[in-house]
Amino acid sequence: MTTIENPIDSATAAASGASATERFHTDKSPFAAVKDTPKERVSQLAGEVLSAVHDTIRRHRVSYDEYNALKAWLIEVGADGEWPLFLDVWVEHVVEDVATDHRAGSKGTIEGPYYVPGSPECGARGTIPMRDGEPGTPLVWQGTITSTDGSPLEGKVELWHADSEGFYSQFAPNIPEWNLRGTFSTGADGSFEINTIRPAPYQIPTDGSCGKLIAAAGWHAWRPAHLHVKVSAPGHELLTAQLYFPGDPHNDDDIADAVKPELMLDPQTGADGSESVVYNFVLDPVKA
Ligand code: MBD
Ligand code: FE
Repeated sequence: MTTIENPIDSATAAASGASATERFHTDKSPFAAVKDTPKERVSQLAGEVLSAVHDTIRRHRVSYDEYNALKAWLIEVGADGEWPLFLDVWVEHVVEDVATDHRAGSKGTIEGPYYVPGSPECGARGTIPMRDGEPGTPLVWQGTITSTDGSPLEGKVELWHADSEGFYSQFAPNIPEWNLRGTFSTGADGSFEINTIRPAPYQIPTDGSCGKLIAAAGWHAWRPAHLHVKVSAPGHELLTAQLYFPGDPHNDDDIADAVKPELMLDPQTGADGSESVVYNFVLDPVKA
């Protein structure tokens, strides 16, 4: 722990956790999608998870004090609204691996808790919504969307990312609603060009129940700086990814385990200190 005052500490877990939980309820209908799952599968999945818990208790002779602390902590995760944060940080990366391991196109990674659909349309070439004088190094990103056969795609790049202090609009206070969130649409040539700023590394809230676990276990709370994207085109599988910056101290120990070598950018610094980067996407056609 550093003693330098950290601006991130001013965003409360209660605030960002509760917004992530509220968002999840608004945007998804999670139960409808699995309503036809056979009882046998539910029984097998739930049964194996419980067995793994039982094994851990026996192997480490977990005490009643520890069991009661777990119970209290689980209750707190819900009360803080931190289940989306907990699951996306410590579980989602494996679900993402399994869901996408058949793909020939671009690698993806986890969505995380801070996506909001319906961000403002910015055209094929444009600037993401940002405040006047938005702090941070300007970043110009050129790229294309193609199919696995090389043909250009008319598609969309939805981009969202933290600001230069690590805050996400709609999840931290006092930031305009769509700040650093935008939807770029490619034309027939599949190309786009995005003006934004470089985000800061992100520390997950330390004042809530996820932070309590991190402190109790002696872990750190950091994710490397990253740009989130959802890339889509008709007839193609949706790609959810994050892009990272070389040299970030947390590229090798991301708390969310979401960094992959294919997702590393190669930004070039210009004479004026701004950065430019090329990163292209290849989407897999949906199998008939
Ligand atoms: C983030 O910004 C994020 O991307 C993930 C996966 C978890 C917590 C915060
Ligand atoms: Fe993020």
